[in-house]
Amino acid sequence: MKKELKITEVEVFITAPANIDLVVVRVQTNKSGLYGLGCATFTQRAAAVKTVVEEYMQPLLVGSDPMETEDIWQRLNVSGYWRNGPVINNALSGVDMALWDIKGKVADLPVYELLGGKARDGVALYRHADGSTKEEVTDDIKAAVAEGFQYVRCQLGMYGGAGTEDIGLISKKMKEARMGNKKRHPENLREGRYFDKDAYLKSVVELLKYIRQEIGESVELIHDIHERVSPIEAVNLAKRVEKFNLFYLEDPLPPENLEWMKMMREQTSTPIAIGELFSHPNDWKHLIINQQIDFIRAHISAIGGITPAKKLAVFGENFGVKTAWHGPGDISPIGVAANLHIDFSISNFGIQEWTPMNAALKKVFPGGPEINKGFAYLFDTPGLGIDFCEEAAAAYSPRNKLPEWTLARVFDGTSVKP
Ligand code: GCO
Ligand code: MG
Repeated sequence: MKKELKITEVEVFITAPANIDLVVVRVQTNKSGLYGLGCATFTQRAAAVKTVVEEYMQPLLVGSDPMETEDIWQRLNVSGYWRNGPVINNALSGVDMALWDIKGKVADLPVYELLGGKARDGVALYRHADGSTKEEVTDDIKAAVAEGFQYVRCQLGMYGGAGTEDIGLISKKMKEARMGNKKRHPENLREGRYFDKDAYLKSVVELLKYIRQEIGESVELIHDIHERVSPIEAVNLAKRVEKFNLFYLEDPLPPENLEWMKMMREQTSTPIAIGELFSHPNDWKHLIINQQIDFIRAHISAIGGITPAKKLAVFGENFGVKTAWHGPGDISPIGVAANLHIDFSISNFGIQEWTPMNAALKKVFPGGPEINKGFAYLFDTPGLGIDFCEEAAAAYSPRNKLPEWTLARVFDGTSVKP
C-alpha cells in the first residue's frame, strides 16, 4: 500500500481565530480521506510562507510518496539552494508535520509512538503571568498556581518593565515623569514602540525579589529578557538574578551576539534558555556543544518541523541540554500538537510553553491535547491527533497586519531589537 500512496495536492490556509495569523498546510493523498496537517506559522510573514509552499514546494511534492519524510525534507530544504531561513523553514515545516500526520494515520499510531513512544505520563507546561506592578504579577502567578501550573513565566509589563501605560512599549512620545529613569528624550521623537530599558533593568530584580518574598521557592519561575538589552547588560542581569533560583532566564542575547554566552556562562549559574529566533543549525550547534545553554527553545516550525526538531532534541541530549519548545499565541494548535508529540517521546524534555486557546481556535482546530492542572495529555489518536475545519477557518480571515511591536525604539529614538 505504501508504494501506491502518492501526494496529490498541497493546500495552504491562513486563518486568525485568535486575531493572530496562523498558517496551516494540508497535504492531500490519492487514498480517499487520508490527508495530513502541518503548522507553518511565521505570523509576521504569513503570506510569504504561503507563496513558498504553493509556488516552490507543491510542484516538488505532487506524485511523491508521503511516507518518505526524510528524503522529502532534505530535497525541499536544498531545492532553492539558499536555505536555513525562517520563511522557507516554516514552509518546510508545514509540509513535514503534515507528512508525519499522514505517517501516523497510515500506521494507525499517534506520532509520539513513531518517535520513541511515551517517555512520561504528562507534559509539564508553563504559562505567562504579567501585570503592570509587581503586586499584579504576583497575583497572576498565584492564579496560575491555583490552575495547577508549577512553572510560570513572570514579566512586569511584558518586555518593558515599566508602569501601566508604559507596558514595555510606549508609542509616540514618552512622558518623562513616567520614564522614571536617568535619561531624557529628545524633542519630536519619531514613531515607534518605545521601550524603557532603564526601567526594565531596574524592575526585574525588584520583581523577582518581591515574588520570592511573597510566594517562596515552591514555584518554578521563568523570565524572558526577549533580547532587549545589550549583551553586557544581559550578563550583568543574569548574575544579579542568580539568587532567585530561576528555572531559566530566556533569550538574554540576540542571535547576532551569541558569542557573549561564553562570558555569561563563566560568570553565573543562572540557567539559560534560548532559541525561539533560531532558524540555522549554526545558531545552536556551538551553544550546545560548549554547554553554554541549559534549554533549547526552538519555534519548531522556524527550524523546519518535526524532522529537524527531533534531531535537535537528540543533539541536545548528548550534551545535557533539555527542550523548552516555543509555544506562544503565534503557533497553531497543530504546531502545539507537534511540540507535544516530541515532548512526550524524548528523554531530555525540559518544559513546554503553553498559551491558552479560545473557543474559536478549538472550533477551527478540533481535537488536540487535554490540558489539566498544568500538564498536557495526548490521546492515542493516529497521527498528530488534531484536525482543521476549513469552513470554520474561513470565518477568521487573516489580519495581514504588519506588527507594530517590532518597531521597538529606546529613549533617543534609536531602533532596537524587539
Ligand atoms: C515567548 C516569545 C513570544 C514572542 C512572539 C513573537 O517567549 O513566547 O518571546 O512572546 O515575542 O512569539 O511573535
Ligand atoms: Mg520568548
